[in-house]
Amino acid sequence: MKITQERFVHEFKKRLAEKFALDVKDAAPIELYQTLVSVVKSGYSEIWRNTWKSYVKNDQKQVYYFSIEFLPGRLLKSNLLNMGWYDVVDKGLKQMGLSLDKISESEVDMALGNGGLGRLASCFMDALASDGLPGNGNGIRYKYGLFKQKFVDGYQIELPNEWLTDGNNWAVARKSKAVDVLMGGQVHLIDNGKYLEAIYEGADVIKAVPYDTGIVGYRNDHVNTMRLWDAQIPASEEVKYPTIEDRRRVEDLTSVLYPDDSNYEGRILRLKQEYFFTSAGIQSITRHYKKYDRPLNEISEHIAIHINDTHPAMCVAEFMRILLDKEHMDWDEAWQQTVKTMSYTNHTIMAEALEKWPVEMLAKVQPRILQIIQEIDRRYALELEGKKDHDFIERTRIIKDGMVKMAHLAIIGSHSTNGVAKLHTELLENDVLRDFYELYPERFNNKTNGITVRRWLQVANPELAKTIDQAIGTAWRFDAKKLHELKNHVGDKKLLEKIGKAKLDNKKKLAAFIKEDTGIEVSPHAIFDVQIKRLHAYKRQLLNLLHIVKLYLDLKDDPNRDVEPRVFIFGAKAAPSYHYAKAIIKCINEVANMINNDKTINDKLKVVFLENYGVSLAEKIIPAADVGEQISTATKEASGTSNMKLMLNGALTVATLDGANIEIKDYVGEDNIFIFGLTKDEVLEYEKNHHYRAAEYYDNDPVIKRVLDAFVDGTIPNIEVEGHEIYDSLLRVNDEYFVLRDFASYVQVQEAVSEAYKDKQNWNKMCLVNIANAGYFSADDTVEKYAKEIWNIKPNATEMKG
Ligand code: DL6
Repeated sequence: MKITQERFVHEFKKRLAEKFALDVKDAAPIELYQTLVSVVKSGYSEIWRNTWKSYVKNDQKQVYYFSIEFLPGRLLKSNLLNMGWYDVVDKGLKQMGLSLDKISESEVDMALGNGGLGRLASCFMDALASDGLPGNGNGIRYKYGLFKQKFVDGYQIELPNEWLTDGNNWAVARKSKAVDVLMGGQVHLIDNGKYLEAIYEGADVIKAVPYDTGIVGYRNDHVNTMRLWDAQIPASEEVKYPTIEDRRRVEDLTSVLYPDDSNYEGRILRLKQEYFFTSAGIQSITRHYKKYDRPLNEISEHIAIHINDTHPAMCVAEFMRILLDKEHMDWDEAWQQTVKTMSYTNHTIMAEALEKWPVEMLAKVQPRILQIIQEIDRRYALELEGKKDHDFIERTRIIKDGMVKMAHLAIIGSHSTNGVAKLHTELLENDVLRDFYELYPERFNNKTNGITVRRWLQVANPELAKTIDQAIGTAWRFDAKKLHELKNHVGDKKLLEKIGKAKLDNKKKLAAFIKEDTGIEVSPHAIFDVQIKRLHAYKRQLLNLLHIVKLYLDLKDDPNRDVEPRVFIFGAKAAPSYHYAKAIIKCINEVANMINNDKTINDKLKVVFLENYGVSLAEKIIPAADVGEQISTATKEASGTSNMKLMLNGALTVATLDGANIEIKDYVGEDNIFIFGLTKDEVLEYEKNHHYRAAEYYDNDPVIKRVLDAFVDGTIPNIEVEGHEIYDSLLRVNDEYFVLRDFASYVQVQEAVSEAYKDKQNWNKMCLVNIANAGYFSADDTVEKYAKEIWNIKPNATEMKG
């Protein structure tokens, strides 16, 4: 993929004229953006085709990564970077009086995910392509994606996210590759003398149309595919849907991510979505496999299917359905191929997220799939009879008390189950999935999450990236582990100053953005303290807030206190039906209003809650962060990945010993991270013995009492309802996530942060140690481990076999 500046400028102008009949000076930003996308796409389309052809020609084993969420973010800059075009295009645009930064702002984020799960899937897509591995994404093309968040009077309001208004310029619709997905109706099995035939009656036929996006590898002439499915009405079925409402019923299947699951309609819609993308993906994979006349009893040697969290767990049953009903394989052989093909990642131990579906609902969505799951369950129990006691079998079977447990289906129907950080995997093995670990110890393994250093450093933080180049050369851009060479430069004062300068420049940019976005003025010389992640009680944004209120009350007592000025920055969306999380958002916003408008505290404290947190906003916040808050209750955060992105950008972590924080601490050493709070064992002990009494902390600690009282005595205005909810959740409901228990040690560690910040040189040294160790969390390496240890896939042969 080579291009010269001259050729780029020529091509850009030509396409702008062809597409919009415009000269550069007359074009609007969106027209410039769309033109640029078309130039970039034309630069990789041949390679995309060749990559696919080489897989086929070399009969290469491929992995298909099924995920209900993908969060690719903007693709323009990362594609330019990966193609090796970034600098040429940047200069070419400047030559035409244009700016890549500005044009890139016209790209709407592909916000097809909620948080860590979806972003991880996209980091893995980028890493698979960059490792030259044959890996494809499979998901849903939500018309509206995750809602757009606005704050009105401090409350979260959810608006439709119309990301497709200007079309998605990266995706290609492949109507010829559509498949039909059957839903609802009834199914009868008829013995036709040769095999059991599944006869469907009254099912809806939904056309699944794939939209493919090229995923460009880093400087390796390799482009993979992320395939997202859209629900449409097949031409043959049009008469069944005469009204707009009827049509909408079908099209709504792929309208929104995570329909409101507080009601029956929302829940069944979500289950339909899960079956829809699972079935569409499996059908297209098996159809492709069959095209080349390969024996079906070897299919697991040619394809691997990854179940990312439980949402695609029906892959197991759908794969069985195809092998049994369409290919007439016998059960045992089909089952053997299925287990060898499937693998599963667990992303949470939170009970609420381990999906269970009522049998009755599954019967409505796809009766044949239910039949197959019932048969898998029956055979599972039968197989264990006499080997395990009754209780064990009842605890682990897939269907119990009228509910289908999706994690059990995924574990029983696959050859690998992995957690996403060492502690998380340990908890799965010893606690949450202990029975299955006893049954299938060889299936369990850990794969600590990773991030793509290209997007999160090279694209998001060019100034720091250049500073690193000057110190250790550019090899780290190809192998992020090489960042560890920075450790040889801890005594290099000039480098430390440059790292400090890059941070300050990024903070100035973020301060300007904050001013423009919210009107709040913040000083780039204050500590930028960041907590960016989904809003959830276990992630404890509330602990952060209580500490902020404490700092504020201290300043009210003594406005001249010698404290390091701080700006607390939040970014978080709450699930629309998660009432408590929304109450926390309201409280943060009201505390922010109170503090930001109080002139008496001499601007020593500011609180900023940026709306509509997503990938692009993260790219602005992370390079500017001094401190990253990773303060979940120990045992609750499976891994976390913002912890990795923040350390990579030289933020120091304030952390509990939870998820991947533990591995971060092991790499950077205790002197370069701020650890506080209960440990895993202490939390487990409290949970077991129920000894914890939150009210005692309120009664015995005057600081806690004062801070909590501020939520209910009018000190913090406009939170009459929410303030009481928070107060009650801590004192009456006994503080499920041990916020008050950890408060004192959190305050202490935050004081250590303020103290440490005073010595800028040492602070920058700590930042350098964090950056130097962040390469160990590169998704390229994580994915390589999945490839070797789970999927058994190899990098693409550079030459096509003859
Ligand atoms: O593995 C990616 C990501 C982890 O880093 C987070 O710790 C974890 O919370 C998240 N899990 C989910 C699953 N659903 N829930 N809750 O998003 O996965």
